[in-house]
Amino acid sequence: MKAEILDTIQQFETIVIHRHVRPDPDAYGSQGGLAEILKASFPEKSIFTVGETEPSLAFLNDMDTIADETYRNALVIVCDTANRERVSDQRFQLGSKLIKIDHHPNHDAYGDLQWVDETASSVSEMVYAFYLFGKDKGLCMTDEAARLLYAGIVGDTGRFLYPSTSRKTFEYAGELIHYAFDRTELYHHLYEVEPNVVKLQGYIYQNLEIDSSGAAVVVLKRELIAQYGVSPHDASQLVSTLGDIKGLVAWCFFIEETDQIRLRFRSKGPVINEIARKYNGGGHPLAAGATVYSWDIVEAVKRDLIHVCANH
Ligand SMILES: [Mn+2]
Repeated sequence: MKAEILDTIQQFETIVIHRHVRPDPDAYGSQGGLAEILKASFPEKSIFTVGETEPSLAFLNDMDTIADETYRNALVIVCDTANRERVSDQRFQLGSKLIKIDHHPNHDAYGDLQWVDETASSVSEMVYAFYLFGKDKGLCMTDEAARLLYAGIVGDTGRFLYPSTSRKTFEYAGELIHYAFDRTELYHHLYEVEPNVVKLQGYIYQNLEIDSSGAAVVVLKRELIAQYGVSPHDASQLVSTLGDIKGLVAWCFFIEETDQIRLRFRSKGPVINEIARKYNGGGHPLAAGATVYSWDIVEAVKRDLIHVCANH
């Protein structure tokens, strides 16, 4: 598949790289890392990165603004995005060929070419593997690409903590740190927390109720989030901070946004992406998400969580 992808990239003059909405460091890192590799390797080609800007990740990469015509005869590559609805900037469909590079379960098998590796810790790791495959076939690595890919790997592995972190992940990270970028500064950008976010975190800890099965739901309504001066995006980042709590097995955050409620599932064992899929979402077995439009389902989701925890 890597050979086919490289071959396809070589055939196109214009390449537009997309990633998912509500981007995380792996979305930004894989998209930007691949773009930097391709820019350095094929200076004659036009390479663009598009999608909504996430202010908290703007230190990683700037997005390009392109006209619809740019997609004519263009190759489109979508990184880190399981399903078509989640692609940031739906013009990804306007290109003449589409490649999917992802590490989520391939339930929406879109794209003329698909490279999906569920064993990869991150798509940034896959992009580095792609570089290794192509480095004696014309692909070049740069310091900036290394910074972006390293950020993506660190982000999706929770700083090399999650079980998806493999020997290969460490090997690649070990190679990436040979490039010239400031790791301390990168960590600082990735993990510094606003004081008001910590206060909301305190509220969540204070009010957390864990069911005897180990399940918990956390409901964060708009007024509450606003009261702390926290954005829904920042509130959703707190879902992972409950991981160290003893007795907690699987949990879901309900985060109210302007016209929708975002569900963020996490688990220490029971598979929860099946639950997310029931509510038209998806994701990894232990980290998934969905979007709903009514508070009526909170109890149903809680029952689903209790069910998977009790049967684990
Ligand atoms: Mn990812």
